[in-house]
Formats: sequence, structure tokens, C-alpha cells
Amino acid sequence: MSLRQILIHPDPRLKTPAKPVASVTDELRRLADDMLETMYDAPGIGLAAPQVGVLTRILVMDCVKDPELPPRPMVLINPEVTWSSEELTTYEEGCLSIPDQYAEVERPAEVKVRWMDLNGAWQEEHFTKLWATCVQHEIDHLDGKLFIDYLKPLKRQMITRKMVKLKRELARG
Ligand code: K2U
Ligand code: ZN
Repeated sequence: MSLRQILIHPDPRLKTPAKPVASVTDELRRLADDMLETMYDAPGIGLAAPQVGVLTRILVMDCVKDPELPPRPMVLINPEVTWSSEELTTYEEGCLSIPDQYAEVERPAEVKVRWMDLNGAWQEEHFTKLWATCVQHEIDHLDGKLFIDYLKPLKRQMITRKMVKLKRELARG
């Protein structure tokens, strides 16, 4: 298991649609492990492979926030939304690739998602609440979409400018 570097916006790899997984290999299993370790270390409740520079359709999440409850690490390969509710909810979203920036994003309140697990078996689950918001945020990452793409252009440009400045400072070390 090793920590992967999380790419910071703007980065072309964060805007490139990821490719479907052809087969579940040991390398993919190692990537999933590293993504979970990187997510928990951030800390975060979700992480998509493009965020660590791998343009493959795999994401991890664990939206259990109550430390009293057992964690529920999930690995979703080639996930697809098969149903989404008419009802919408608004959540103040953040993103590990856009640090310290938060904005309200409206999404369907509930979604049904179908995916392949690490054993190659197809699963389907009905997500609600934070799980629903998170899985939609992560699937957007696989499609090269960021939560700032839902904001008004001015707000998006302001956040992008802050990230360009941050990356310049980080590069200077
Ligand atoms: O994909 C990511 O960048 C991780 C995201 C996942 C996420 C964003 C918005 C709403 C739900 C999930 C987060 O940065 S993880 C940090 C976090 C933790 C709790 C609530 C919101 C965001
Ligand atoms: Zn994100």
C-alpha cells in the first residue's frame, strides 16, 4: 500500500474522461488499495482514479462519518447511474483536487448505481444522503467533470485562479 499524489486543478488529466476497466488485475487491486489509503489519509470520503493521475474508471468511497460505526470502504469499477430521483438536494461540496474551496451543488437526492466489484461481480445499490452526493461527485470525476463546472463562470474562474496561485506557490516549495 502506498500513498498516491492527488492532482490539483487545473490539470488536463482531471478533465479527461477515464477509460473503462477491461479486467480486474492485481495492478488494479493495488491501485484500489492505494486509493483507499490516500483517501483516508487526506482525509476524504471519496476518491476517483483520475485524481491520482490514472485515467481508469474506478472510484473508492467511505461516507461513514460516525467514528463509533465501522468503516465501509467501497471500490466501484465501471460504475453507471441506472436511476436518479426527481427530487434534488443541495450540498456544500468540496474536492480533494480543489483544496479549501466549497460551493453549493444541486444533485438528485437519490441514485441507483451498478458497478463491478474487485471480484468481477456486478453489484447494484440505491444510494441516499451523503452517499448519493459522493458517488455522483466521484462518477463526475470519471467523466472529467468537477463540482466547479456546476457553478457560474465568474465563481468558477475565481476558484481556478486561486488554484493556479496555489500551484505556483507549491512549485516554489
Ligand atoms: O472526490 C473528492 O475530491 C473527495 C470529495 C468527495 C465529496 C465531495 C463533496 C461531497 C461529498 C463527497 C471530498 O473532498 S471528501 C472531503 C469531504 C468530507 C465530507 C464532506 C464533504 C467533503
Ligand atoms: Zn472531487
